[in-house]
Amino acid sequence: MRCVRPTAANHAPWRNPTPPMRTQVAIIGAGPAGLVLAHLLAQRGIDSVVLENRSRDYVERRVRAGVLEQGSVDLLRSMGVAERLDREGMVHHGIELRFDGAGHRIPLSELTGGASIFVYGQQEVVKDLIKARLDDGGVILFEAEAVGIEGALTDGPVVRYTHEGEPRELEGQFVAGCDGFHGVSRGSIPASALTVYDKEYPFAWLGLLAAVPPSSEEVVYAYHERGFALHSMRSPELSRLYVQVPPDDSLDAWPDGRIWDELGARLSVPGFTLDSGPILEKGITGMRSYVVEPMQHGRLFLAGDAAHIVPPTGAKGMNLAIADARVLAAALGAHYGAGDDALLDRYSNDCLGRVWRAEHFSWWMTAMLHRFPDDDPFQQRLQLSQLRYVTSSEAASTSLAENYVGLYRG
Ligand code: RFL
Ligand code: PHB
Repeated sequence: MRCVRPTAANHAPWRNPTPPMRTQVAIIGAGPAGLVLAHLLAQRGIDSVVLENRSRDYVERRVRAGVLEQGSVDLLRSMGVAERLDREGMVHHGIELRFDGAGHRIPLSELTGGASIFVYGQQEVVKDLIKARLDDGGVILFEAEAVGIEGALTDGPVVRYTHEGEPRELEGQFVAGCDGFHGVSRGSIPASALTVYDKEYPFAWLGLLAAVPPSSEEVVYAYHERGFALHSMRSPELSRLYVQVPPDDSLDAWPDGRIWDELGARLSVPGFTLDSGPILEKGITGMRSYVVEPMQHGRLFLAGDAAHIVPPTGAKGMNLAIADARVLAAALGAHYGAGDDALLDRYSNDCLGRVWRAEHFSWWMTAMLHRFPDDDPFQQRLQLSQLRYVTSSEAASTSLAENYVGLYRG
């Protein structure tokens, strides 16, 4: 570790008895954005310290996203952290849209000149990144909660955090706010400096992980009069499934038997059997589209869910987080390497094109596939017409495929 620990004499001991730690880039959050950024910076010889408010065990078990775009996989490979991903990840060349009692395959690779997606759990990506970072001597402080950022408009921003019950400070030359939607980074920017775009959806997803082999080889998105359902997987032995529920629903209302019955009904097509098994984990997640502009304030840069979220229907969130980290690492590399700040100045603009494309795609998939409480027969006809078009026109399927695998320009 190359952090400098100044003597307490340099700092006001009455305010904070523990001397501050110093680094070049203070990273808040050990999710995909923060960890990818820490790696890419280390590859360029730039120091960072990652503060993560949860324990290592917690972040390595947190079940979330599962779909990696080709570009995310290529980046993880170039970083030397994809050995297990290449061994255990599941390469997919298509997805299925189910409606009107039939399945329709979108052949992603055929339509995109050979691009594919990988199904590999986000917590596995996080596990691989944490191990590689710690093996390289990188610094990740777990159970270290950032509580505020000061001096974003100066050359020496400071992150205040608590660790082992003590208030502490981390001085950086830059701060990367990679602390997700509920972190402190975005809130530390004056509201007057930001424009927020926000949309909540009138439904949520109940997601579960079950110890049962997947019932389908590919990811299945189902539009059904009872509501949306999604069949995915994590390994040949583990299935990941989601069912649309009301936004204020509680898990108590969903005993395991009811979940399997509902999934069975919504995913039903002739010749398909949904195998059930023990449910290992379940949770309900609200659906939201959110973007803050700009994604930077002085020397504080936001990346990933801290700056934008998408409903999970397009499988974009983790990929956007990784893409932001790549852009930010290149910009910080130019600052420390050539003393050139042009990329740092453009960071927000360079990210937002991709972000808004993913926002549109995720909103569009969500609107096409879910039942809305105020739906009328007209709306439902429109959804079905769109589904029929997207599965029968090569131009329309190609558009979906390009967006799904991440081949788009903003
Ligand atoms: P993360 O992963 O939320 O990481 C932020 C980290 O910051 C920590 N933190 C703090 N640390 C220190 N001090 C504080 N004050 C802190 N406050 C928070 C948190 O503990 C955490 O470790 O954000 P990041 O890195 O931006 O990554 C974003 C992704 O996690 C997210 O977009 C995806 O999970 C979204 N998502 C999906 N994305 C995809 O690309 N493909 C998918 O298939 C997909 N499926 C999904 C999803 C998200 C879901 N849920 C649960 C929201 C499916 C679901 C159900
Ligand atoms: C998942 O496998 O968790 C998954 C797949 C596709 C999505 C969202 C989540 O759109």
